[in-house]
Amino acid sequence: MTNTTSFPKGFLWGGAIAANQVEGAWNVDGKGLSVADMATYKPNVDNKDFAAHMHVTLQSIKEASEDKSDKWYPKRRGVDFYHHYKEDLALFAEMGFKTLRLSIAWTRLFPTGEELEPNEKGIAFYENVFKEMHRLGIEPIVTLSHYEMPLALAVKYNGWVERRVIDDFVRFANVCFDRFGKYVKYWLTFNEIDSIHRHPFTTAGIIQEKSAEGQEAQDIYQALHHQFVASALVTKDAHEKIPGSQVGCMLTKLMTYPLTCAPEDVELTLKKNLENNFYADVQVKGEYPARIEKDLENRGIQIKMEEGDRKTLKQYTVDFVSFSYYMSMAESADPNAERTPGNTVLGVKNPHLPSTDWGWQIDPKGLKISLIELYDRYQVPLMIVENGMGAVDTVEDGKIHDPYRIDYFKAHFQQMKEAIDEGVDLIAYTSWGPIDLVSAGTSQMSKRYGFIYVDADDEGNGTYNRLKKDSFHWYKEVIETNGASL
Ligand code: BGP
Repeated sequence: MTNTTSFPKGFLWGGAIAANQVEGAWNVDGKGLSVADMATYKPNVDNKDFAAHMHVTLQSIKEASEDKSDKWYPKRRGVDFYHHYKEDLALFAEMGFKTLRLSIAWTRLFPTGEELEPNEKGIAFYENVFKEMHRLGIEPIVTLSHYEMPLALAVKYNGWVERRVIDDFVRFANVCFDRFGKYVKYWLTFNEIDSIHRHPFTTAGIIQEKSAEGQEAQDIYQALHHQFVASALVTKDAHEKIPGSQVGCMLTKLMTYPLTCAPEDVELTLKKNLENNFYADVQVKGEYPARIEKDLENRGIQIKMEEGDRKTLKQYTVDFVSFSYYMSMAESADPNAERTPGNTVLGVKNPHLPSTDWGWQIDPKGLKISLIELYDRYQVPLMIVENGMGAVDTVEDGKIHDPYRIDYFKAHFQQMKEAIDEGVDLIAYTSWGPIDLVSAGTSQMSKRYGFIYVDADDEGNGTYNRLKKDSFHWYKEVIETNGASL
């Protein structure tokens, strides 16, 4: 062990959670239904098949809205953070967390999204959470929209396809700034904004049946444009209302390698990576890249823009880039190349990499490459706001030994260290799900990411007691030594 560290003083070590995956209390204190409350757990569906879990129809939404139970809707239960937040925050503080990334459920403040005044009980919950974090010295990083928009807006307007949703979101965000601004300096607008193409309903409330035939892609780009504009508008508002505030975009970093050095593979890979960068290009540089405009034109997609939209995008760009990083993929021109699932994507299998039980390829070096690439491209501070390994844990005599998780983190932290040594301005790291929570892609509880175990199974049975895993003590030391213990 060396006692030197590359991590800058004040580096924000911590963890990341999302309201709909932890809070539970889905119908408590005036909360309205969100798109996450429609996500079902289907024990007979392949647990690797995110598409099956995330797909909805008008009929499934109707059934889910009428079903007032949480039996097959695990995101309605979460891990009951709503009632355990003090205990959970105390555990995070015990690990030494400098920061916690969390999201605000829009439907706790605006149950249908269209109310003009917020629900005070919802405000009170988050105020209590932020006060407690403040007391414990944990800096919040708040995501305004993490897969949890009001269901009513999805049903009525096909979500973000309709421009008026911008106003509803801006009203919600401004209430957050007004009421929580004294506690919160760091804000993220849309979680994994690029995922609109992979799961349009959870990301943007788009119910595909509602799109006219042949208009699906058109609607997705229109909704995305509205999110870009909304993001720019609230960036402006945060800056005006909260002195010293910083707003970031948030992307799924899907690092892709060519399977071979055949130029066809390299070209396809380049396209994949450019597509992955498109979202930050708009949010950091303030304009649609020419290659995207041309591609949309070639595909006959015409985004309706209002006068002033381009100026808004250009004027109110983000202060930093944040991203999730779990795995990397390969790309090949060979249609028969073997494929493997990743974070809501199916990619070509890379023969050099091991995979998790869910098939996600473990690639610490890919994290370093991503950091170098993103910093070089955008020249703004970076935050890794999700990273981790979904695994099945076993409890033996009240203990959870999870060396696989420690190995995963250790390898990734070493690559972060190297990237910092090579000049990358990385300011924060929040592991995904520092406490076990309900999986976004599969609605499983048994796909665990935490340093803290929650005694609950896929069907909601269990005591919901919290237990420290071996990795809890390991991460505590990493934070205590600011990475010198690695
Ligand atoms: C990201 C989401 C998270 C999260 C994570 C892990 O895409 O932002 O909400 O859950 O992926 O994915 P999963 O829960 O499917 O394992």
